[in-house]
Amino acid sequence: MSRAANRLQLLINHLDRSPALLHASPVSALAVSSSPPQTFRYTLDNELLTPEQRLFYEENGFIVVKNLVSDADIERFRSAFERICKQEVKIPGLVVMRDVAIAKSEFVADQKAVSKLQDFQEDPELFRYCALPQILEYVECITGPNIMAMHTMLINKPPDAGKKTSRHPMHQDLHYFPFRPADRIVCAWTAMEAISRQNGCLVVLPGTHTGTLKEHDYPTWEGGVNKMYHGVRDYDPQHPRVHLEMAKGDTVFFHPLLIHGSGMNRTQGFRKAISCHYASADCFYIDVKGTTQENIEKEVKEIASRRYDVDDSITLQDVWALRGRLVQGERTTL
Ligand SMILES: O=C(O)CCC(=O)C(=O)O
Repeated sequence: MSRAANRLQLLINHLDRSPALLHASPVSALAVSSSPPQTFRYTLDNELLTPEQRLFYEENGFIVVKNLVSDADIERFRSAFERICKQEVKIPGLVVMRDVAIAKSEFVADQKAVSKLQDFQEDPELFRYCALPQILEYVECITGPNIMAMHTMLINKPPDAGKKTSRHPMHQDLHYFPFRPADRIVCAWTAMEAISRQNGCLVVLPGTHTGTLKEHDYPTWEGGVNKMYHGVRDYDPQHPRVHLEMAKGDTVFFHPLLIHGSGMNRTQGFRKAISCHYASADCFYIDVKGTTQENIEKEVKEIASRRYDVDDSITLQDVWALRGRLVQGERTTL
């Protein structure tokens, strides 16, 4: 481990992680088939997905499960979010982001100033989302039984201030991840209220998960782009799009190569969603040197060295290894 990684490890060891959350829930039984059909690449044999759901994920790279998270849980996540915005609690490692259009405005400790929380894995209340059994059941169909929660977000898409900065450019999440295989990674994204085209629902390009990781960079948008919102350099604008309009509690599970983004929020309300990227604990880290991911590594390293006062030897892998938390089974390689 590099000196910088050692320093990050030291910081993380000082975190007071609650034993309840470190205790991984038991592995549920997977149906074992002696000769799985060749056609299934993206989903593992399981007893949960209907044949239609399984085929749908295989072909499209996502599935929506209706009404998966209860109103009561969503209200608890909302309250936890509000406490963070009011600065009533301080969570180690949490990144509080503001939309570029409001970042320079006068500071108010209020949810209106916050466009996204990133890395809430040390907040016991929000992290409950990542360990919800009904979510893990679906995740396990893709990752297998050893499950790491790698990346957490609560997105509070603000009403667009007229510069279209509330859009999220089309991208593949794998661009941010230095671990593989991609097929054993999945994002769960839950609508915390009714989400429509009006308030900026997710937009996906079905089937793009079967392609490769594309080059990403900041789009050249006139009104500006939010920090770390890289977009795919080129994708087929003619590719069919699906707008995922969802009710409160509905959850979409999607592959990290699926090209997706979200539209402008044309309403006066803040559009909230909570999400977690999971990976099989049996995934392995890769060196992104010489790949299209070098630009994101550079940016993440700069942020980490500023935030944690570590030197340049820190790698993307170091940052991710400290972020990830086991939610089920055994922590093996990740
Ligand atoms: O919730 C959204 O608007 C898009 C989120 C997303 O795709 C991301 O943060 O990677």
